Amino acid sequence: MELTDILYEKTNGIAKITINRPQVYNAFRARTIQELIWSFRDAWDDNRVGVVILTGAGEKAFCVGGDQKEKGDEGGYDYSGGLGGGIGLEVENLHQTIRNIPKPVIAAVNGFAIGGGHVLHVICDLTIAAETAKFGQSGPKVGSYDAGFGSAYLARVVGEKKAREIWYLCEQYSAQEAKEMGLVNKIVPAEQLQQAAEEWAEKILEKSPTALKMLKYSFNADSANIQGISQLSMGSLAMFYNTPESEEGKNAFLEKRPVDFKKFRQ
Ligand code: S0N
Repeated sequence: MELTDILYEKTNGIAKITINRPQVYNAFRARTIQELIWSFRDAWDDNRVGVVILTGAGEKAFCVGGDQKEKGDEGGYDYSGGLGGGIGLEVENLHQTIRNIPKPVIAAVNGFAIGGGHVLHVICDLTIAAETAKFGQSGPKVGSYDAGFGSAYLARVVGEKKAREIWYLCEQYSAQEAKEMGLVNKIVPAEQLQQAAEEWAEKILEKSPTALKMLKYSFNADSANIQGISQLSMGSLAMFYNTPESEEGKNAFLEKRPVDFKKFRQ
């Protein structure tokens, strides 16, 4: 597959996937998601690969979710190729691929991890953050939500109260705050981030691949029911994106003006 939105390299058993759209803070569009799925599947199929690192290009952002500039007038994302009938992004498929690839996935969070980009790091097996990274959900601010792994699995990671706070208030959290709530495993200075992720990958590569695979399956089994919730979430999101309420969130962001959801409470 020709890769335009991501960088993909394999070196000494480590596959590194870099979301490469820094002009929009590494927001993803339909093509980005397709390329991510393709590269994770390539790493899955390649027996020489034992660990995957997911990161973002540049210093500003890891990923800030769906590209708001690519959303169409009917609410969903412009979509060419692949499965239709949803929100126009194969996000659910990507989440399943990251969860099911039988190798540890390390998120190296180099900046903003917001919205759907935050969900990506939550789903990864491990997260190493730059001191400068910022974490948060933004859906209720921009007329969107991930009511699947983005909320139900997040609650398992940080606890119910904190997960609800993260989604209801849409605040941003520092790397230190994220570490305190169990959202990240380790914090390093920004310039050491990639090296730190590679060091952990090398430690993992010394371990038994079958033991790692079975442990990942075991960890996943307990939260596997969330897949059904995720399908419901994406199905309802496809309908919600087509409403004036969701449109208001998207338009306010694009027009750089305060959002007005008050009219939807009348
Ligand atoms: C990341 C934020 C906090 C950065 O703020 P800051 O530093 O003030 O910079 P900005 O000037 O706002 O942004 C810099 C440039 O980057 C562009 N940009 C930022 N985010 C996006 C984006 N998502 N899409 C397109 N462009 C983006 C800005 O426009 C700006 O460029 P210029 O100056 O040229 O206009 C701040 O930017 C922010 O809050 N961004 C919005 C993030 C957002 O809304 N993400 C989507 C949120 N969605 C959800 O939470 C839904 C849940 C979900 O997980 C999901 C599920 C399924 C499918 C999709 C999604 C999804 O994520 O949409």
